[in-house]
Amino acid sequence: MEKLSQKFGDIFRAIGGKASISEKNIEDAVEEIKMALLEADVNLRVVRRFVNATIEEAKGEKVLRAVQPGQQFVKIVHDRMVALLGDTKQDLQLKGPDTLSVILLAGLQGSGKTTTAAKLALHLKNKGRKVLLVACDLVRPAAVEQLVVLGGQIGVTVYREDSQNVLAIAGNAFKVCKKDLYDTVIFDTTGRMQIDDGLMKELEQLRNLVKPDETLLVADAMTGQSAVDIAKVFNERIGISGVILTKFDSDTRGGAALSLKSVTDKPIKFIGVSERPEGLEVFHPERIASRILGMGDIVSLVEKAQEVMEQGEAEALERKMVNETFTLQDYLDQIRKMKKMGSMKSLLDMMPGLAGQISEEQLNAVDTKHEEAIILSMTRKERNNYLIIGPTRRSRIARGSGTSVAEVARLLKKFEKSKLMMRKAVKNKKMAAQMMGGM
Ligand SMILES: Nc1nc2c(ncn2[C@@H]2O[C@H](COP(=O)(O)OP(=O)(O)OP(=O)(O)O)[C@@H](O)[C@H]2O)c(=O)[nH]1
Ligand SMILES: [Mg+2]
Repeated sequence: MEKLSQKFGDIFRAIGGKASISEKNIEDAVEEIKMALLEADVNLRVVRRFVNATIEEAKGEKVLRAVQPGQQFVKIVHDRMVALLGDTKQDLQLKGPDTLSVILLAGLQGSGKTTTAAKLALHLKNKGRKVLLVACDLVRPAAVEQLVVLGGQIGVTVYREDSQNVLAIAGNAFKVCKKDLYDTVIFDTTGRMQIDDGLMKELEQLRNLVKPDETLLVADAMTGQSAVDIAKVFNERIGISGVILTKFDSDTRGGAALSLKSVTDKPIKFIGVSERPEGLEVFHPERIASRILGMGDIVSLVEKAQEVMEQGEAEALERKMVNETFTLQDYLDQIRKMKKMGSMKSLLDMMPGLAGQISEEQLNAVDTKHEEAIILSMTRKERNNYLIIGPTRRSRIARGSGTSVAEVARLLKKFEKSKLMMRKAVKNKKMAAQMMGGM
């Protein structure tokens, strides 16, 4: 996905700056988009449809005559991509709190079923549901143990039995749900290396018994196109209601996400973004499109920030971004909070303009400890207005923080860049809103 965002970034930069664009410009840009999508392992037919629709719309009067044709073009690509990803967010279809809701997870070996079962349980628990996890993977040694450990971490009960009969376990789990008044039950199942008849039969039987409200395929985003093929077969055999794409945090080629909806007609409902139980995100087509296109995802970023910040703080941050009053002090606060929020990388990918531009190695090279020390060596005045930090102040700060003048300069540059990105992001957002309003 990273590479894809980078490519889109380049394409958009090239066309976005033009005061007027020709049909030829559009064709060239679309050709590059096509190559980028194919390279990202997006289904060929999906690419063709996407490209044709984009060209047709982009060659219309609206773009060629627009005041900012480049921006208009970018918007078309963005909207097309949102459509490709499924238009609107698809919530889980669960019953009210007084009736038991059933979720069945299925997928190939190692796709992330067990991890996802725990993630989903935590997600629903946080929404106030009383969740029971049921260990129905009796094939892989230690599979049951894995789920029990995860359940312990998130404070969700796991139902297990030393039996070899999946159906009997499921039946007993229902009794427990009834007795202990659970409102949601999640079944973790066995995976196989490949789709085989035995697995499908077991899943069919389990499905017939538990009658799931949601049958979710857990698919590994890293496998690209084959995740889509797998989804197709699972849907034909057991009927799925949606997909959870795991390992979305890896440097996947993004193809799976882009092809899934249009090939299988089943929505992506969640994405897995880390190994940890918190690493599950609701799939918002609009936001993912922005991320894929390298436009960042301010909304998710702010939401994520809210998880560790007080509501008021998060609003203040958003206001600062809009009013362009983001200072080095704020930057320092952010560094400290980001540490708490977890993976820098996944956060940076949400930052407009930064998606795909910073690799894991570069990140590791950035020593946030040094950055903290540098900012801490600044006076309040300097933190509020970085522009006053000239050569003399720089060397004083470097001495004070035990770093070098070059490092101080680098930090200031980086800060300036993120300020610029924020301004751009806010502008884009405003412009998008205006454009939407005008239509
Ligand atoms: N980075 C990352 N790793 C993940 C994600 N989801 C799962 N994993 C990792 O993928 C590996 C396999 O996950 P499991 O949950 O055991 O997969 P499974 O489908 O239950 O595997 P089997 O039970 O053997 O079929 C583990 O190392 C997980 O930590 C994710 O969203 N991101
Ligand atoms: Mg498992």
